[in-house]
Amino acid sequence: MTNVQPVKRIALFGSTGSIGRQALEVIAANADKFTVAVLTAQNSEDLLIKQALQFNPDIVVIGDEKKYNKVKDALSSTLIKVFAGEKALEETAALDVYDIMLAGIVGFAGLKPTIKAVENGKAIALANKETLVVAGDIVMNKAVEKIAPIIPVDSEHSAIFQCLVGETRNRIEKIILTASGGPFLGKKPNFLVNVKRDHALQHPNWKMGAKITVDSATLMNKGLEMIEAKWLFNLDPEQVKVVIHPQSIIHSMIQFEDGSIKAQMGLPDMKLPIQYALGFPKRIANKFPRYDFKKPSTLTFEEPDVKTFRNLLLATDALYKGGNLPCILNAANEIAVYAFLHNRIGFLDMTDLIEKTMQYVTFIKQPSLEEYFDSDAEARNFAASLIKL
Ligand code: MN3
Repeated sequence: MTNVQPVKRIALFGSTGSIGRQALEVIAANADKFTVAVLTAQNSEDLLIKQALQFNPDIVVIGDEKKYNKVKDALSSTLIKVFAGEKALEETAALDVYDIMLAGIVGFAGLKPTIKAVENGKAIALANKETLVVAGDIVMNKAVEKIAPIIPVDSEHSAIFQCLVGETRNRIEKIILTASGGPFLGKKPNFLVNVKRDHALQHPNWKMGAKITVDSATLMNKGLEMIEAKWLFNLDPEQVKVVIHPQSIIHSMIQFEDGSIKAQMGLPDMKLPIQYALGFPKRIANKFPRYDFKKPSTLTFEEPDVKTFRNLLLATDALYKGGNLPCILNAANEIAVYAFLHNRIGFLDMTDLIEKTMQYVTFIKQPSLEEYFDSDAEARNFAASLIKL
């Protein structure tokens, strides 16, 4: 046979989360194209062990060091190397045992291993948007220097990425990120004040992890995605727009300087952007359900209600001001979502917590990586101090 593609070795960072599990489905369905080199998980040792026995990676890392012995024992009859702890995640990312890192660790915790993979010159299938929200300038500069391709997995950014194929010399007028609006679209503060955890976890279109599902309900997810897009596609803040599109069929759009708009469409299923990122530049045939134009087919668009969902304004502020403000926004948001998920604060309190933290932590225009870590820690401490824990 001619044009045989080499098998790509995948390092799955965050293999037991929603993205990680769906990535393994894609990999299992394409065993001729992908092998699993690395699996990592923070806490879910039982699932990690099960995945390791099924996919037989070279290396497994369990984040929680207390669980090392259990994982080690369970895999003792295999040749799989087992490590534990945060340092082991970074050291594994620096190894040459893989071709693509799927960065699926949730939140700030994903930043360090992802930076190590970039420094290692590896391709990154980026599902961890916080990496770019927190330190986008540093990560993208390193990626250029090391020629490490960053391929977005986030569905909106995958859409923009797909629309950009063949357009490298053409100027973008603006990008339009679509937002489903989440479960509380059309609701007002008098309703939202009473919203509880379980209600916020019911997303109408997308099946996702708890943190991102709450972020979708508050629209913070779209705010983080605006900042992510700015770095991924080298845009000015004015070029990044958001439109509410409740059906989640158009995953995002680019308007070029001739006024022409390209959109990428499909059913909302994260396996598609995951597969695209792993297979890039080749598309891979699959049997996923197709959009049926004969069935629902009314696609609607509206402006986001930023008076009610003020997180989007806070994120826009961070997008425009830059510096360490997106890092502070992200840290405060992680604390706020954690507190909300544990029924410690209400739905609307999350925005107040983030706003106060953004006002409190000292602004730095061009932070070093160390200063990003310091700002993150300071923002977390302050945000936590506002909650009676
Ligand atoms: Mn998204």
